[in-house]
Amino acid sequence: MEHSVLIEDLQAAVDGQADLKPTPRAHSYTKYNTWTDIVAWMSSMTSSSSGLMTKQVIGNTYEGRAMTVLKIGKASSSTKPAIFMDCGIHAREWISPAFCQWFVKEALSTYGTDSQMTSLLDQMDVYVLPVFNIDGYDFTHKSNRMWRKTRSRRSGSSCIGADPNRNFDAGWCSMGASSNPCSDTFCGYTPESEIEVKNVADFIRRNKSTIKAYLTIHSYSQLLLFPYSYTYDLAADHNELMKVAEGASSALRSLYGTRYTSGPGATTIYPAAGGSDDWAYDLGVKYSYTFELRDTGRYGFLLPESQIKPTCEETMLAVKGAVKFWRRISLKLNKIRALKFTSKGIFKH
Ligand code: BHK
Ligand code: ZN
Repeated sequence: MEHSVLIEDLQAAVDGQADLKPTPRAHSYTKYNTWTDIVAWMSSMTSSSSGLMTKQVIGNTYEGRAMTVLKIGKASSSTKPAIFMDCGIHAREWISPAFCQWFVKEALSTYGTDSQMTSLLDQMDVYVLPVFNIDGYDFTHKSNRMWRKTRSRRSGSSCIGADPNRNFDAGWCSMGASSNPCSDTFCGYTPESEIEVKNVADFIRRNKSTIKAYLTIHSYSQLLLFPYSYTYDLAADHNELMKVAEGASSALRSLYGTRYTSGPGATTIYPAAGGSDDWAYDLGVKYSYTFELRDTGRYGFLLPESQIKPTCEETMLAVKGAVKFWRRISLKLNKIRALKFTSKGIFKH
């Protein structure tokens, strides 16, 4: 197997992440915030959102932290279609929770001035889970920066945690996952054995009729992935999913020239069962995507804080671009449906 050394001195890279000094200790959008700072931030943002955002706890983590989903959107009497976005499934991918926080800030601060954001939040709701794997995220701040999994324990093994992105009920543990509790890609003891996965899956199942899109944010590799990862079969909506992905990645590239590759998980990165995007897609959430943000390996998970702003700015364009594309496509489909309906009416009666 060929290999190359991407990071010569890992400790120097760990120390180098906080390269925007002096760093404020309070919450900052250009910093990797601790879970404690994110909790306080969620409360203050909700209070100052003038009704545009509400908070809801969807359950607790293994270690008892509250998993809070932020619902952003203009209140409406009719039911609105929704997008669900989570960040921080994997503990060490710190740019991911940073992006969810950035998205919330942008949504709240540009509603009413940015026409795209205004119509998005007028017509849809966005559910944001800023940190999915909170126990793991906290552990990466306090003990082991490179931790990936949850922090659950079982008698019978001294190894801790399962990979939440192998624990969803989608071809569970059939390929690209490990049944060894000590592995970083351990699929768990059963599908949804991880309480964090169960809480999210329950929430999406409960809101299945309104959730039209599922976005999950990871790092790194600069990829825009969509189903399937648990099989080489193409998704029924492959062409449409690919078109939306290419539109989103070209919007992303327009800002700083950052190149993304789009495609189904199995062939674009590697086959892996139990992923959240495959599960959401098979549940019926058609626009289901996994984003792998910056970079391509120079810093990897240890992306310097100076790259938070440009990474989030370009990713905003991708998310807004994807939304624009799929709204346009579903509008077109609705028109075709209406047309067919009308012609049936004309010809049959
Ligand atoms: C994406 C979607 C479904 C299954 C796997 C993946 C790739 C993802 C993973 O779970 O192994 C890569 C990763 O964490 C790095 O962010
Ligand atoms: Zn990941």
